[in-house]
Amino acid sequence: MSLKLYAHPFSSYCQKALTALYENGTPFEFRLLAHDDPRIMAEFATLWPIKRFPVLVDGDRTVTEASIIIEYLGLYHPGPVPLLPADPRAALEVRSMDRFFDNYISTPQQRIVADSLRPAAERDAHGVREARAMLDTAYAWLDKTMAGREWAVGDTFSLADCGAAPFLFYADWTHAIDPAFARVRAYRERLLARPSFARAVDEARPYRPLFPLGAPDRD
Ligand SMILES: N[C@@H](CCC(=O)N[C@@H](CS)C(=O)NCC(=O)O)C(=O)O
Repeated sequence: MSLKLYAHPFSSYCQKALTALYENGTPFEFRLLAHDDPRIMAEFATLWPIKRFPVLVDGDRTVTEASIIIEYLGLYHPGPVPLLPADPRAALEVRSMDRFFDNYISTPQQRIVADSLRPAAERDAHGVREARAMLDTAYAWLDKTMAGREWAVGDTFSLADCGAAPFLFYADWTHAIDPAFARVRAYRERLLARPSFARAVDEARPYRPLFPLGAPDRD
């Protein structure tokens, strides 16, 4: 098996890449990043000193950033489910939605969680307020955008949905999606029902006690 994914099952960005791998049934070796395994942590740090995961290794090639990993898989290890349309103009729409979910759902969500891990005296209440406001604005925009759409860019599951799935999953745990945003909530449910993402969620269940804000008893 040539592909190795350095990842952790509870990580949203890893779930993004895993959803793409599971969509296509792509075989790979899961290299679990565990702090009690210094050997694997050292291997990972050598591969990618930035130390953000997931990281994909394909022979002597190291691929970083979840979106790029998914695009790389489509180019070098394509499966039955293309996650980026062949038409470059349609692909631009998918990439645009992918950026939306990374920058305006995941980034503020992670900011809130990261703040909760700081010592009380070092917390950034202003930054957390900004992040919560960004999530509200992003939910509102997405609710309008999802009108008439099954997936992020219409009828076809894509790269953008691979990211939307874990990011909306954790965003709702962190800053609840208001019931007024019914389309966003329904989209999150559709993502949870997608077998590829459902598998990633199931594999991460044992780690729920790690969620710093307390994982809700649902999903
Ligand atoms: N831009 C990266 C972000 C990856 C990322 O932030 N991963 C988190 C896990 S969900 C991480 O590496 N956290 C470790 C840390 O912040 O030290 C991507 O798209 O893959």
